This record gives sequence, C-alpha cells and structure tokens, in this order.
Amino acid sequence: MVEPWHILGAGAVGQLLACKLQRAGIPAQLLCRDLAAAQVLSQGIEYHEGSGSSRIPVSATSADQLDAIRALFITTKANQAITAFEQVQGLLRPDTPVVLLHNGMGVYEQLVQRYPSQHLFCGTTTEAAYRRGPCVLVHTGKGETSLGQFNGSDAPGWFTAFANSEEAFCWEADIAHSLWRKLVINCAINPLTAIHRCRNGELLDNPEYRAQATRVCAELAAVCRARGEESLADQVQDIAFAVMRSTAQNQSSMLQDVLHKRPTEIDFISGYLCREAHRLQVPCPLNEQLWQQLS
Ligand code: KPL
Repeated sequence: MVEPWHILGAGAVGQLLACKLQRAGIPAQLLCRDLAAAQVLSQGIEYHEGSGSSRIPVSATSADQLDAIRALFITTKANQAITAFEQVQGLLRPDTPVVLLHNGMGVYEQLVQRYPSQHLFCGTTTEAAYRRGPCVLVHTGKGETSLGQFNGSDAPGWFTAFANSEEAFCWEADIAHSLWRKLVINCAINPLTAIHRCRNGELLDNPEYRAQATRVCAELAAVCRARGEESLADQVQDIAFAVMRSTAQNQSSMLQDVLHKRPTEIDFISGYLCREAHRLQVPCPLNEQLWQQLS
C-alpha cells in the first residue's frame, strides 16, 4: 500500500493542497485537531473556481488515530508550525519527508537546529484560495507550488508523482530564492494592508499608501542587494506592485488575521526581514516600524 501524505493544517492552503493531491491521484489525508472536525471534512470539500463548483472527496483524521506518519506537509500558519510539528513528532521517522508550506521564513531554521536529522523541505505557492466555511474552498488564483531544499539538492524520488501530475508542482533547486521572492511580496503587502485595513489593490490606488509601499520596497531591495540577490533587488517594486494589482480585491491573510483578532505571521515576515537586515547592517526603518506596530 502506498503511504499517504498527511497534511497538518486544514486551512485554505491545506485544503487546496488536499484537493490538488486528490486530483493528482496522490494519496493524502488531512490532519484535523480532533475527530469531530475530521468527520466534517470527510464529507468532502465544496470547491469553487470561477463560476463553477464541485465536491472533492478528501480523507481526514486526527493525529491521535495514527501509529505513524510516512510523509508530511505542514500547512499551518508560520506562527503555529513549530508547535504543530512537535505535536506529531513522535509519529515521524528521521527519513519522513516534512515539507513546510507557509508564508514567511524562519521556521525551517528553527526546526533544522532542533531536529537536525529530520528530512526537511520547504515550499512556497502562488496559488490563492480562501475558505468560505469549514469545508467550502474558493480558489481565487491559479499558480505554482515550488518545493525544494536549502542545500539545493535534486528532486527526491517521492517528487516524481508530483512532477508527473498536472497540478503545477515544480522542484526548485534554489528554493531560498523563491522563498525570498515571496517574502518580499508579503513584506510589501501584508503589514500595510493590516494597518490600513484595506484590500491589496488600495495600496496602489491610495497615494499615501502607495508612497509607503514604495519606501518599503526600496528597503527590501537594499536587503536583497546586500544578500547578493541583484536581480530580485532590481525587481522588488515591480513584483510587489504586480501582485497588488493581480490580487486587488483580496484581503491579505494578515488583514484577515487582524480582523479576526488572531495572532499574525508578522514575526516570520517583517520580523525575519528585519533580523536579516540587522545582520547585514542595512537600515530598514519603515519595515521595523511596521513589525513593531503589529507585534
Ligand atoms: O500571500 C498573500 C497573503 O495574503 O498572505 C498575498 C500574496 C499578499 C495575497 O493576498
């Protein structure tokens, strides 16, 4: 029997991933906080895309029902990922692949330090989705999901099934670059939308917000340059503004967290950026201010 991938974190990203794996024919099971939540999801996900909708069957359980986990995606928020990992750690073997898929950076570094023998992978996605109910998923933007390892390794055997599917998974030899690209987008959009309580597109339309976004991007570019990421540095503002445009109607995930009075991922987004800027001695006063304001 092929061991399923377990997906820890049944939010929008986790549910979208479960739907993609189901369509790709890759066995997968969502891990919920308890069996009652799993039973609700086991009725399937009502999946909306454009004007169409369908019910996608998914499997779900809770970790206390399992003896072992042979392959794991962690799709919780960055600020919950380490606790989530530690809750299931007793079910993992050192060779169990664990793929981190969240906004922001810093979780990988902490896990690799505490659990050096675990097979850790990182991922980032440009897919966009939100949940309209516990099992109602709205897929608002098609994109790609890139996976890789910080040591730049070749794709492992398990990735073949992902590569052969039509679900836009790609193996990224330079995953750090992809993660930084997403990090600068999140640094430019998420804190400002959370503070101004505005949709992504308003950062372009409102002259005051646009001026702030421009300054944030200039600081981000200086950090990228100091890291040797010249081409990303040259494009930071263009990339971030293009995402503001293509997701103009979206409420960023950080704005949603603030509106629902949930902890945000600020420490893994602006916090990570500012710590790196500090190490490289690049001043980032506006990013620092946004980080402090939302902490
Ligand atoms: O990733 C996002 C988020 O909201 O967290 C962006 C790209 C900003 C889209 O809203």
